[in-house]
Amino acid sequence: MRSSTFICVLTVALLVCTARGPPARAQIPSIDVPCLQVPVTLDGAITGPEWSDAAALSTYFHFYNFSADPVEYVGNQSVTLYVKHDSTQLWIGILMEDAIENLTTWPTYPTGMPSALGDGLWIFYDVNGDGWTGAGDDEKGIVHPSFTYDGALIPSFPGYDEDTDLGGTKDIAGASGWAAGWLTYEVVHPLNAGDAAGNDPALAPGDHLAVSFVVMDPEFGNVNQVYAWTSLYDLVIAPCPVGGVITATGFELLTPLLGLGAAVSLAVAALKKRRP
Ligand SMILES: [Ca+2]
Ligand SMILES: [Ca+2]
Ligand SMILES: [Ca+2]
Ligand SMILES: [Ca+2]
Repeated sequence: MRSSTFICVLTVALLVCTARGPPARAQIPSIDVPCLQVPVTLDGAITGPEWSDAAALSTYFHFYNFSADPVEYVGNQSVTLYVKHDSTQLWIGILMEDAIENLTTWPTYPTGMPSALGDGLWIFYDVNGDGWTGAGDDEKGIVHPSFTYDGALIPSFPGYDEDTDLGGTKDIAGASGWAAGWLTYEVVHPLNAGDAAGNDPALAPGDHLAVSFVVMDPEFGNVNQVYAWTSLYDLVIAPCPVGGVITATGFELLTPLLGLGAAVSLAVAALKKRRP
């Protein structure tokens, strides 16, 4: 399944790469991706502490209108990126300032896709490790409110395809939501899906992989070719605690120990008070 939107996004990605050229690995900022302790509910809303234990990066998306000639800068919106893993899956959350969110009917989308879609997020992984995103790399996406996509960048026209068309598997789940001027994306995919045909990452704790994010916001410039993107970040997948991931159940098991610790502290304090 192909659509003009994905072609446009790919064009943006290639423009970015061409303009900057393959950067040296040492120039890429790194993000230490911690091992998950608080489970995430994929519902397109950040509720309670579900992302509080993730690596968090606050920055701005700078948007450009690619339907203008020449391409013009149209402004920025603040964003926070969240990333963490649970030893088998990578979890990504994005909270982006977005004053208006109107779902748009996309006549170019093929049959089978939702008729009304909004903003989109694309995630590009430098799977072949050459320092930029192009043929041989992975492309995953989510379009608000309900469409997810697992693709691969390939050498032949049009430069990308869905993993399932290439003999691979779709390996992404996600949800998005808009409320009170903020758009939220929550996405998860395997660290290693075992899908070489789809150019998917093959990560394990201790590994690292470069990633860049591209977002589309049609309402920002009232056209459907308004994009912002990040530079490459090197995701460093941290080892999990010895004994496995601390899950919600494990956290509850720790509570009596924490209670014991507090009791010991109080007892020590009481003993100190009794000293002359
Ligand atoms: Ca959530
Ligand atoms: Ca690459
Ligand atoms: Ca895949
Ligand atoms: Ca893929």
